[in-house]
Amino acid sequence: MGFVKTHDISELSAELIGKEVVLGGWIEDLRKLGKMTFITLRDVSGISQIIVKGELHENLEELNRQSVLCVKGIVQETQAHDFDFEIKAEEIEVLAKAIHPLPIDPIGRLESNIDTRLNHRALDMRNQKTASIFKLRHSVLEILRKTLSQKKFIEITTPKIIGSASEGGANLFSLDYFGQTAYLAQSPQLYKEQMTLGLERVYEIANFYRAEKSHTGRHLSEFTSIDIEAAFMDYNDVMDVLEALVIEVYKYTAENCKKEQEVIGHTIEVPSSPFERITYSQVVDELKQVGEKVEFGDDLLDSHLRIIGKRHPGFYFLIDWPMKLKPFYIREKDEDPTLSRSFDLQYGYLELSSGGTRLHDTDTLKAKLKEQGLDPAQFADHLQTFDWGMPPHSGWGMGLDRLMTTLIGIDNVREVVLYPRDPDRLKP
Ligand code: AMO
Repeated sequence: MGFVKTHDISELSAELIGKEVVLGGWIEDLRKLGKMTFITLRDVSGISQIIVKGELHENLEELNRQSVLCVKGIVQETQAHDFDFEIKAEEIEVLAKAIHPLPIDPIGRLESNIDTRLNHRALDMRNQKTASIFKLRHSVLEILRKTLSQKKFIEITTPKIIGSASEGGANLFSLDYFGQTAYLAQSPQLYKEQMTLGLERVYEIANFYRAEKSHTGRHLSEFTSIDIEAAFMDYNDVMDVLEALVIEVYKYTAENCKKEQEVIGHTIEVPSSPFERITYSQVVDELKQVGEKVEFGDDLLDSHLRIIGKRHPGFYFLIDWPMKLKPFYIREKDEDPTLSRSFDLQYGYLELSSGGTRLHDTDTLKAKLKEQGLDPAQFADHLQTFDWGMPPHSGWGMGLDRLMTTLIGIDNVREVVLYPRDPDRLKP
């Protein structure tokens, strides 16, 4: 290759008029008009128009859209509406050719269905709407990390290959680990709890695995979870952290991702706070009022949550679930041991997060494991840490993919995940 890229397209400015630059990008559009060719060149930062005239035009080989070019030329003012500047080409090198026709139209003029797009995901990323979703996801990750660090949470990375279930027996992917059975972690639950005895406040943003045969817009076999765990906090404290974090994500992206919102065609509205806190018992009463057959202690079905979601659109906490519906590590309420110190963060019908205050007494924890049909011996490594000065602690896990769907106003997590994994999709 003869030349090196000097500028991103978004860096072109009035000061560069008359100066030589070298751009690199993909041909988005190409028009031949008499003795000139107009190329629309796109890089990750924007688009520009390249004017090819004279000898260069005569010798210009057949070019397909989406081929990669390096263009050396002079920056000049433009009459065209879509561009701030244009480049009068002096030299053009084709760095890679794209085939024609391409399996999907990356400009999005011809809409492809989600399966076809996911089968060609790398090319789909040249669609500005798709690219904007992932730029937005990047900004969300950026502000999550920044806000949690400011709140004195330390980022940890826990193992994803584990020897015993973190969330109990169901939904586990198992694999052969040098002759032993190992599992893919469903969550960082046990490790994040253990870390509170040394680091007090920890968080992790990582992929976790659920062998769920669900075919919905909100379930994946591999999803990204944001998890926190904090010593000396109870479930009300960690709900406050969660609410502040969600508001911060909305505020930050609403202000800093204007271009992405425009391209996606959705305006991010910062939700009002405080989020409503509704008890499980209240929800059961509301369901009974509308004629649903549901009793205290029943798990809430999707159909129930759809009804409740319509009555409570937006964000709300669903708190104080019956103990029997919660995992073994959740602590009961002192005033009523049938109720738990737990919550789900809901967005309408959609569960975004769940968490609670944890049990931190070894004997109760062992009893609880047995009650749920789990073998305490399988959790020996975890249980021993509770004899080493385990502080009272609370935490939550939130699905990043689901949070992204609320931000963009869509209902399929596959849109916000690069290469989603579900029962029907293991490739690409
Ligand atoms: P839970 O199992 O409720 O709790 O998971 C927490 C959040 O993770 C997201 N999530 C999923 N997203 C997409 N596809 C899936 N298959 C999937 N499963 C879960 C959801 C959900 O609310 N250890 C506890 C959390 C805690 O108490 O700290 C846990 O994993 O948004």
